[in-house]
Amino acid sequence: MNHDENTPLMDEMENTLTNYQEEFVRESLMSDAFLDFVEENTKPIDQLFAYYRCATMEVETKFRVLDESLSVELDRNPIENIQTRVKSVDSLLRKMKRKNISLNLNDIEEKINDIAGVRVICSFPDDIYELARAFLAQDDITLIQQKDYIKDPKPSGYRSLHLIVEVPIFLKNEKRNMKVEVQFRTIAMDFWASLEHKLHYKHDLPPERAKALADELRDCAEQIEILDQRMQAVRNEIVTYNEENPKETSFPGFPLLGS
Ligand code: 0O2
Repeated sequence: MNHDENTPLMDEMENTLTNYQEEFVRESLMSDAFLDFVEENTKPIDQLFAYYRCATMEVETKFRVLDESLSVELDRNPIENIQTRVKSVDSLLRKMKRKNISLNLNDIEEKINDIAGVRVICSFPDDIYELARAFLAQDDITLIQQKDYIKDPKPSGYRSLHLIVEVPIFLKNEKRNMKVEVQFRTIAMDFWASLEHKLHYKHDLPPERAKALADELRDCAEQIEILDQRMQAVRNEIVTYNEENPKETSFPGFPLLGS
């Protein structure tokens, strides 16, 4: 690929993105209503975001504990990676605009479910459901909403299991229930979603080209689903073989002392 040929197109895309960002900042972040809201609520906003960060820590710890305890039973770690984030202000404002939510902290807390997010990347599709079941069985977790985009993928091809839960955080003088969105994905689903997300926001293609690329991405998602199923089948076969052919231990007591 000739890099020089792409420079004007890249510049154009960069300019479009910059203009869009500036327009968004002018319209939303710099609006009088928003600036008044921030001035009046700086401390409560900081506090609310700190509570959401605490909630992601609670949920992350729960998954680390589950991973550790299941690793003994399964002889491997079912979780590959855990990522946490608190929604950025511009992403929050975009969503408030889309859902017509007023600049009011109680409304924001009540109506936006994904300010705190935890992403659990698993090895195999079955691990997702086993972890979700074990997590939801904990008596301090309340399920608010479940969306299974693995059984029923989004039109884009996106696959992931989403749970909105409430988890208590324990503060100096109070216990507070906070909402957290947990997204479960396999490595393959995460690979697709991360790249698709990057591509989605980085083009300004004419509609027919954009549609062709969307079809291509949907096809990639289908290929990835097939790969996940094949890897799961390989694992199942190994597990079945090991169950049917348990290893014999010649020194049941203390092998080192016995030798
Ligand atoms: P970010 O930056 O990831 O947080 P709801 O909250 O239920 O009212 P919403 O937000 O449409 O409605 O919920 P949905 O679609 O169930 O889940 C939204 C999140 O799922 C997105 O977060 C993405 O993380 C992910 N997601 C959903 N669809 C797609 C998709 O087609 N491609 C990719 N790559 N990710 C997707 P946000 O809000 O976009 O932001």
